[in-house]
Amino acid sequence: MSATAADPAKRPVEDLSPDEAAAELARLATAIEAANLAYHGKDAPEISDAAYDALKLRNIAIETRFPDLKRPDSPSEKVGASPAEGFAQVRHTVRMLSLGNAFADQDVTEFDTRIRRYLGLPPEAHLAYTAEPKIDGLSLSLRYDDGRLVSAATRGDGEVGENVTANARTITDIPTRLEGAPDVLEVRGEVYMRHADFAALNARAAEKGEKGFANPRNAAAGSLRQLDPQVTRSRPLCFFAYAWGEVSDPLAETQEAALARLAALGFTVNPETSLCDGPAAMLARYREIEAKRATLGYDIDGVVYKVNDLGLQRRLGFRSTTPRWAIAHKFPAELAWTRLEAIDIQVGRTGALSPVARLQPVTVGGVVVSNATLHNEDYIAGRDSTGAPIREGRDIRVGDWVQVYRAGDVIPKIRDVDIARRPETAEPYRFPDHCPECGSAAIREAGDSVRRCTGGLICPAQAVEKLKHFVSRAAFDIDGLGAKQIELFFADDALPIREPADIFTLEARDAANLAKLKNRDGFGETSVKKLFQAIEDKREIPLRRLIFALGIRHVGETGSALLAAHYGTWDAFAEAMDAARDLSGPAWEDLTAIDGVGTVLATSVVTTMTQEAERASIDRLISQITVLPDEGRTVGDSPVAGKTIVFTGTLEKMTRAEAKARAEALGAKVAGSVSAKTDLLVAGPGAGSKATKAAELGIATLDEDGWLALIGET
Ligand code: 5U1
Repeated sequence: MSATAADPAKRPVEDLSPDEAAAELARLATAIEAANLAYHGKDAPEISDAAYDALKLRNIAIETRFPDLKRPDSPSEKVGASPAEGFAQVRHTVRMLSLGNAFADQDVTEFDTRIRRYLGLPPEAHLAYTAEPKIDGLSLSLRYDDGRLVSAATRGDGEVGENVTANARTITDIPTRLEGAPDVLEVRGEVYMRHADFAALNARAAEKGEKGFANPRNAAAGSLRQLDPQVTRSRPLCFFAYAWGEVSDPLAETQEAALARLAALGFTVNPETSLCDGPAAMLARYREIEAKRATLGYDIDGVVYKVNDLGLQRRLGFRSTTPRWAIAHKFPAELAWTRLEAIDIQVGRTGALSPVARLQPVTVGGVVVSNATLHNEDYIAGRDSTGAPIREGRDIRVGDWVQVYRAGDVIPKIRDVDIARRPETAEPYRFPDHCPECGSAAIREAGDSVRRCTGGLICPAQAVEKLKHFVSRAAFDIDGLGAKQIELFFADDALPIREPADIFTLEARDAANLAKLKNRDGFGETSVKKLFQAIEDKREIPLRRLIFALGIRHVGETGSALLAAHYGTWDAFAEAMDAARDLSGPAWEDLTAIDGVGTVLATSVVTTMTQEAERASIDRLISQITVLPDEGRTVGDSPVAGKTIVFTGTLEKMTRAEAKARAEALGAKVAGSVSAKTDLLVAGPGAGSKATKAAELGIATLDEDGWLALIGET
C-alpha cells in the first residue's frame, strides 16, 4: 500500500498523537541507524544526504514536541553522524532591514535634519525619537498566526533567512502562544547571551577540554544555529523584541506604544528604551547608555534612534536596505596593536587588486582578528587619493607593528603604524604592477585609486568572482549553486563552469559525461536533480536582474534597474549599447540622458558590451536563457512602472523628495523638466511653465490627489 496522509511517516509533526509519535521515533531510530551503518560501516550509502538529513530533522522535531518520548538510543544523541546540510530557508514576507550608522554627534544632528527636510518640517516643529540600546546579538523574526508561533527565521540576507523554529521554541523569552495578538504578527528582535551565562558556558566547555566561543555574540549565534534544538535548549539564550514585520492590524500609532504592546503580549523589550524630543536629548541619552554599558550584563554596540510616530515612519520609507526613519549610533571602535606578517593581494570581479593585511592574531573587542583591509596602494604608502599625507605620511611595511580597529561588523582596518618598533630590515612595500593570479599587467587609470588586472576573462580570479556575483542573491540566485560550489566547478576539468553560459549547459554536459556528477563529493542523485531543477528555474530571468548579474563595473542594482526600465528588452538594450559606441551619435546621447546614468556608468556598460570576448561570452549566455522584458522596479503591475514623470508646483500631502522616492520605488523615472519623453506631469498649486509646456505637448497631467489615486495611496 502506498503511503497516505494517514501514514504517520508522512504526517506533519504537529498532527501526531503521543502514540503515533513514539512509533515514529522508533521507526526513525531504525532507519537512521541503518543509514549510519551503510554510510560509515559499509562505506556504501543507501540513501541520499538530503534524505538522511530529512530523517534526522524529523526525529529532532518530534523529540522537541514530545521531549518525554525521547528514546535512550535517540539518534540525535549520537556523535559522529554526518552533519546535516543545514537549515531550510524562509523567505521573509517583509524584508528584514539593517540600519544606517552614525559615529559622531554631528551624524545624529544631520539624521534629524535629513528627516525634517524630507518631511518638510521646520526646525522648530516637535519631532520625537525613541532611543534604545543596540544589542550585539543575532536578529530573529518570529511569525505568529492566530497567536501561535509558527516560524522563526534568522535575518540571513534580509530577504531569505534560516528556519530555526524548533530552536527558537526553546528560548524562554520567546512566547509560543500569544493572547490578543493580531491574526498575523511578525515580531522581530535580537537573540543574545548574557555575560554571566557566556562565562559559565565557556567554563563548562573548558572543563570538558572543548574550545569555547570568542564572545557572547558568537555564542548566541552558534547556539541558535544548531541542527539539534536540544543543544539550543541547553544554552541560556535571551531575546529582546524591538520591531515587527507583517501585521494584520497595526500594533499602535507610535514606536513607544508598539513596544508597550509587544511587552503586554509577553515579549521582553529593553528597559533602557526612552523617548527623546530631539537630537540634544538623543545625544544625552547616548552618553547615559554608554556610561551604563559595562553594567548592563550583556553586550551592546550602540544606541538605535527611531522616529516615534509610525505614520511619519511610513512616509519616510526606505532606501535600498535601510530605513530613513532609524539610525544606529555606534560606540567608538575598538583598538589593538599587533604585527603585520604579510600583505596578500586579492583580485576581485572587476580586476581590482585589494591588499589584505595578514596579522599576528589579536583580540580586538572580544574578537580574534587575523586579517584586515589595507584599502589600496596609496593607503599603504601613507597618502590619500589626492596625494596628501595620511598618518603624517607614515607608510606600512611587512614586519611593522600596526594598530587594528574594528567597529561593529565591518571588516577590521589598520589605523596606524608604530615607526619606533619598525624592524631595521623592513622594506617599503612594492605594490604589484602585475596580477598575482594571471600575470597580466595591473594598471591604474588616472583618477582611480585602485590598480586593476587587465586580464579580463583570461584572469581566473576575475572569472570566478564574476561567476560568484552571477549566482548571488540579487542576480540569478540559483539554489544550491553558491560561492563554494562555483569554486569547485571552476576548478573541475571534467565538468567545468568557467563562464555563465556553462551553468545552463551543465545538465547536458553531465549527461554526455555519463551522469558522473552524482558520484562527486558532496553530491548524490537527489542533490544533482535539485541543482539541475534550480538552474532550469532560472532559465527565464527579468532584464534588470540579468544586467546586474553581468557584473559590469559601476552597474549596481539601481543602475541595472534604470537601464532595464529605459530599454525594456534585451534586444533593445544590446542594440543600443552597440550603437552607443559612437559617442557623438543619438544612442550615446539617449543613454547618458537617463536620469541617474552618468558618463562613468555609460562608458563602463558600453565598453563591456562591445568588447569582443566579453560580448561573445554574454551572447553564449543569452542563447541559453529567456530574458523577460522589464516590468518596473518593485511593483511590476504599477501603472507608473517604466514611465517618466515630472512633478511641479506645491505638493501638499507629501514633500517633493517623498513623491520622487515613491515614484522611483514603483519603477518610474522622475525627470526635472518636461519634454516629449514625459509620460505624466503631476502638478500642484502654483505650477507654471512646466504645466503650460505639458499642455502644449499633450502630456497627461494629474493633480496630487489624482497622482495618489493612480498609485493606490488614497
Ligand atoms: N534596538 C534595536 N536594534 N535594532 C536593530 N532596534 C533595532 N531596529 C532594527 C535593527 C536592525 O531595525 C529596524 C529597522 C527594524
